[in-house]
Amino acid sequence: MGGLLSYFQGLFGSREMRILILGLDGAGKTTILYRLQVGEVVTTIPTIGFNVEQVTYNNLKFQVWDLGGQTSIRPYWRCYYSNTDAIIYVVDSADRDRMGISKQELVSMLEEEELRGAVLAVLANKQDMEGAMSVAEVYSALGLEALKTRTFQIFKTSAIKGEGLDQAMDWLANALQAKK
Ligand SMILES: Nc1nc2c(ncn2[C@@H]2O[C@H](COP(=O)(O)OP(=O)(O)OP(=O)(O)O)[C@@H](O)[C@H]2O)c(=O)[nH]1
Ligand SMILES: [Mg+2]
Repeated sequence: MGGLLSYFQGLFGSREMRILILGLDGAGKTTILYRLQVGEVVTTIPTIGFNVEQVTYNNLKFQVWDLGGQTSIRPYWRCYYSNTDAIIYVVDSADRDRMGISKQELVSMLEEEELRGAVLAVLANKQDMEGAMSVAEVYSALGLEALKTRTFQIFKTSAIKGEGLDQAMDWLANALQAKK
């Protein structure tokens, strides 16, 4: 029985999926990582470098990398691209002024050859904030209609309230299983 079990685990579950969480500083990346991992809001400080954690969701194991988003450390994102299965791109929906910069970073990231096969979940985060852009507004501000071949989906989330993250992870898990 053990042999059979490990055979099936080998078929379906052996390789941990590698996910990168990217987005501008303050978007909520670290908050999301620990929401997913421990199910709680933790107090964060700006990430210099990265956090990496194993996250188990629906019996699937993911290795989730949360990279710092400050301007000076964005050039280092590319060091983490190889073997990435999925990208969670987090946007502060209330940060209207920097939506254009967020779009630029997203577009140049998606041009990278190493990320050609990676599926993309965009999180329009901080939906709990007054004046936050709607998911449709974020969609068009990021120019997502221009994505032709990418497997992607946008979600409205509030990491603080814990809303929308399950939908995003369910979709990601399905998209990754389909890609295998
Ligand atoms: N209102 C609100 N605040 C949020 C939400 N998600 C994160 N925050 C807050 O936004 C601030 C920045 O969150 P972080 O998770 O540290 O942001 P980050 O994207 O990791 O930032 P860097 O590490 O600098 O790249 C923190 O004060 C969070 O509590 C949200 O959904 N709603
Ligand atoms: Mg952070």
